[in-house]
Amino acid sequence: MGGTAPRGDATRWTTGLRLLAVGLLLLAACLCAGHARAEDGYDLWLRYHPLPAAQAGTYRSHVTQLIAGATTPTQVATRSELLRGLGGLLGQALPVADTASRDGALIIGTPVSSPLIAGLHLDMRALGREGYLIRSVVVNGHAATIIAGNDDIGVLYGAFRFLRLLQTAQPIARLDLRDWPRVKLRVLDHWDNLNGSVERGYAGASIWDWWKLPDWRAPRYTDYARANASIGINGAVLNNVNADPLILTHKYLEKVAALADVFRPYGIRVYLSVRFSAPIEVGGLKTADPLDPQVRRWWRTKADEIYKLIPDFGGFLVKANSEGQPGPQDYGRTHADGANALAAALAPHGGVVMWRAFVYANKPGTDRIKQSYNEFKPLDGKFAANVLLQVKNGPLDFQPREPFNPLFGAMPKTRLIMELQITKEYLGFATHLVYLGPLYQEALSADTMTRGKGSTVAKVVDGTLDGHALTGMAGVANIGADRDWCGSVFNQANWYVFGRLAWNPTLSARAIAEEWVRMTFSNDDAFVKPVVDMMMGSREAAVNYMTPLGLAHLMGHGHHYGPEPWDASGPRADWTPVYFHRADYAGIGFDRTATGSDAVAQYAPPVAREFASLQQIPDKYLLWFHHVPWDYRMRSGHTLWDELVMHYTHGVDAVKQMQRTWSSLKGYVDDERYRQVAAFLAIQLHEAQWWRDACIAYFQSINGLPLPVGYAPPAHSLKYYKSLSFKDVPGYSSW
Ligand code: BDP
Repeated sequence: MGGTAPRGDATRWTTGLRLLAVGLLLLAACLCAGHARAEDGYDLWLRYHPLPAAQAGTYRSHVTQLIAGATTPTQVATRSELLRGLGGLLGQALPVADTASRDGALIIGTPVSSPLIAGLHLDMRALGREGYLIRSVVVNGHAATIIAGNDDIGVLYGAFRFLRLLQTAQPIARLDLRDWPRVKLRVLDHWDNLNGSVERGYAGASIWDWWKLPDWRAPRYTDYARANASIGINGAVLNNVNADPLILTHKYLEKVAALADVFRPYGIRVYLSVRFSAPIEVGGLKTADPLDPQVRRWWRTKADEIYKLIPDFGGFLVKANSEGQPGPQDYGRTHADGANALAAALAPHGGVVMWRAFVYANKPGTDRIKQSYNEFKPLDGKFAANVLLQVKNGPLDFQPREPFNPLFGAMPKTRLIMELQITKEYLGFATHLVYLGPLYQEALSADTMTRGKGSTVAKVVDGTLDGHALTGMAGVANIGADRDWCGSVFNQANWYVFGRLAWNPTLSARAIAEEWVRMTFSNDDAFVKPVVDMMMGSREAAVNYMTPLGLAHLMGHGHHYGPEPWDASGPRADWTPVYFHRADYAGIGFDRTATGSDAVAQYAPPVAREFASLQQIPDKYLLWFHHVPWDYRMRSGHTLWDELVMHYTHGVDAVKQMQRTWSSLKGYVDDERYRQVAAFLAIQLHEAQWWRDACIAYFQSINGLPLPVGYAPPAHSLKYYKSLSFKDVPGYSSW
């Protein structure tokens, strides 16, 4: 028996109960996980959760049946989105019908696809191919709603708009609205590498599983297309601008074609970033000289091969002669020569070249922010009709704040496409809550004054200033394989606002934030208002704790994570913070007036005068354009140094306020998303404090000045901040 106790019935009972308990726990865990999964952010702003009963009841009386064709792939996609969306929001499946047999039919289609729509003889001339109208009408004596367009894709956009009306709790009884995109190419630029990494990506690996393509078309690709179509995005550049030439090999083109097939029903064309020297690397030629007949033939043949696989291929995006990339200047040719050679290959197929103006290699010694303008302005009028020059919003590089890029308005004969960054390379990566709507709006609403007052950047972008029909907006995507796509729920708002502003650059960032909050979280005003306020203030908070008063590029070298204002290391001076802030014992800032680099002269005279004048320059651009003494008197009456410390401190305080706001809203959000946001705000606060303290410690070491009364000294010594070093930072790239 050896000490073993006899195992009687009682023991068996306890074991049984234990097993039952474990089973119940497991069941509960599964149910919870099931619930949590539903709010893990995967569904983005297309959650379609049931609306509150009263509201759903009202909507149900207006939407009782769906009349929709399902002949083309886009029609199938539209119908299924409406069934899914309305079924979810209204809490019951919507019957599909052929005729309006009672009040509440939702009739969708084009005059070609729908006899009912054709019978209404609607004036849809102004809508173009992608526009739509939504109207309450009477059909066969019954009240009905129509969603109509000239083309299937317009109807799809209209369907998403209709869903949004319900998602954001708008009345739908008497509808009469029409909308169309003001910009033609609304494109996401993915900086995704073929090995699955993403340059400046903070949301996990690339969503393109190149290895398994073309055979495995992950369902996620369809959800990606749905999300884009819901905000009007109609193009995707699939690979990094620092392009691997392999993308142009047949094997990869077949993979690209598979993605194009998935996206096509949603109105999305694919584009590729190409390496200028691909004729050498892929084609085996000795040169990539754009004027060489063999090179030109190679690009033509390559374009023919691509269009055979992808008849609606969008075109090429090119980063040339920039940050080590090859380009036409390697052969003594201009950017126009290079762009036009590729454009000639694409033109017979209707493709475009998006040629990047982010170039700063010409003369070392010239202020870096002047170089792109110097390079491209003389080429105005030299680009082929299917070339778009892709210009970043500011003249430097996606900083938390920059003045608008002086190329906008300066090249009337060139089609300019605006490039914004959605991934927050310089704005706190995935974890900082920074809504970029105000940044985009600031850039778009800037007045270039190039054709008199009101010559806004938005008018350059939508083509109305100079009468261009081929227009575009590109956003460097923040999308990765993370369940929530963007590395955080609030980063989804940046994808969203980019799409909405690309659709119409004059929309308000606040209104867009509100839409997004209502769809993503809740329609409860007690939640919506404080969250929208928090989002609207978040970009200014980041500017304050990172680079206030016109400072720029104080981030750590290469990885761009955290502050390194002291960095003066190689390989190029104009990659270092000290180059940009120019702080010394006497003062700080970059003199870009006539006494300095004279970058102001690149703007139209009234703007140049404003930026050059210490009396007129807005505080937010002061140190971008001026070098001023530390005791310079600001408008507030404070010295510059005191004001700088105050701005840094306000930035940190603003994050504390965001934390308070968020914790007051706990009851409105599911636990999973609540906790993620709260945890990320804690990271943001920690890093904001680090930014403030490291920058103040450094600048104080230069000027030797005391802090204004009541402002806390940095938590650590400058030596400590300098000792911090970071490896394995996500999205790393050496420039
Ligand atoms: C910089 C990024 C770098 C990009 C470059 C670009 O740090 O990774 O390659 O922009 O836009 O901001 O080409």
